[in-house]
Amino acid sequence: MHFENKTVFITGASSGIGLACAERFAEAGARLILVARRADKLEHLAAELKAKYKAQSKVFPADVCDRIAIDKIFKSLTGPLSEIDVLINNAGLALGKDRIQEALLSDWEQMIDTNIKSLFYITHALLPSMLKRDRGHIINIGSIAGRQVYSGGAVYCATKQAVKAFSEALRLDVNGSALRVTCIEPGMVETEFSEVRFKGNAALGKQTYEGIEALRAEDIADTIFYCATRPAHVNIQDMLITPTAQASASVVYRKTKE
Ligand code: NDP
Ligand code: 8X3
Repeated sequence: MHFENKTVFITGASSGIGLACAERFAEAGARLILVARRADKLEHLAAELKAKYKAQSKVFPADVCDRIAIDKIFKSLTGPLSEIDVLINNAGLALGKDRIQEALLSDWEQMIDTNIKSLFYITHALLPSMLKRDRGHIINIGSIAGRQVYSGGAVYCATKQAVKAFSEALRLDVNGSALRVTCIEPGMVETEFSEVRFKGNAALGKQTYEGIEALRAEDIADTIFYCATRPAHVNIQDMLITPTAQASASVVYRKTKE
């Protein structure tokens, strides 16, 4: 039980990678703070983790872009829940796959607010208490899109490059403390991600993964758990993980149906 008496804070815990992380860390004995907008999903997850692992979870239905709501969450944490050992900055999304000239500014704004600003501000809010205790691990979810751009992904890719840059700079700023900073950069993971990107069009979402065995959310949760369970002197700075069929952000081998 690597995480007994440890607190893990996960944003975007209602689905996909965040949900799989909640399960992985609950199994290891962690107490959890779970944030996402869909309250029903979070409540259901917390009940399931309690039944399965006797896990203690505190659920906060909130939009990570709402700084007032997020501040309220931090202010309401007391006792061991306020001593966060691992922060998984996972909430994020892509919206649309249009070229710059056709894209909607409202999509850009939502991606920038969620993927960049909320991740930066949540980190800023948590950092003082981690530094004071000289203890903590910040795990940011970047993307292969933060390393290689593709047409139709300009702003999503830019947000993930920002996550990469922020993670690197954060490591410099906390150097000399015991804090660790990791940036996880997945390739294609089959979650709600593509359905959200195509604004609820499930068929288009599904098409994204046709003919390949995509990563599962659990594959990424395993990787994150691995990083979080290295000895204190080991910091995995970043990790790029793709399905075997994905050679780069835009080169994917798809098996065609006979
Ligand atoms: P999902 O769509 O399955 O999960 C996204 C999670 O983020 C949900 O729990 C959603 O919860 C939450 N979220 C989104 N916006 C907000 C918001 N404003 N406030 C609070 N929570 C929010 O996708 P994934 O699990 O795949 O994505 C998780 C992360 O992984 C993202 O940062 C994504 O960019 C990254 N990633 C995904 C890849 C993939 O191929 N799937 C590849 C590389 C990186 P709710 O809707 O309830 O608010
Ligand atoms: C999600 C992976 O390649 O769709 O970050 O941008 S990709």
